[in-house]
Amino acid sequence: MHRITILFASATALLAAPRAFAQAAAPAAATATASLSDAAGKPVGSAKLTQTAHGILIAVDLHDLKPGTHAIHLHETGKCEGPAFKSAGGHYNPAHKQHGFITAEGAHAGDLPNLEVPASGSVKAEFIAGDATFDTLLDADGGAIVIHAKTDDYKSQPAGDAGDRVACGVIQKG
Ligand SMILES: [Cu+2]
Ligand SMILES: [Zn+2]
Repeated sequence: MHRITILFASATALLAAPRAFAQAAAPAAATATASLSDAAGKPVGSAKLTQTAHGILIAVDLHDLKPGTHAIHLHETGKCEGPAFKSAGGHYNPAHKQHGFITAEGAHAGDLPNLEVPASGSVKAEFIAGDATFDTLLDADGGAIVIHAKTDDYKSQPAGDAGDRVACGVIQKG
């Protein structure tokens, strides 16, 4: 009887050890999602955001957009009131930089490369926002992902001369 008790205790210790190690080595990835709608309130797809050690990875799956090249950014406020979506505020910019990848004092943490929408109006794309973290993006007033009518020229202040905001989605954790 005594011998059986000891064996049982050892087996429990062995089972517990790898589980504790796995938790320390690979914490659950933090993710967030956004459902985007256009100025008329019609859904145009979604974005999935994942915190990595190198910034936030953003995967968009969009439809019913105008074909062409569109600016896409992370904006500082998690509020999407159509049709103008001004409620989303400026670009997410916790480090107080200037706008644009080809600006010496740039870029905003929310700046992203332009999105190419083919004739079908549907597109899937992935971006990394290297300076972004959920800690600052999803602060008290949240954050949003915004698509614009025009192309981001990566240099004009304060937002790349990207024109109207044509779609917006509030970023929600989980
Ligand atoms: Cu924008
Ligand atoms: Zn910007």
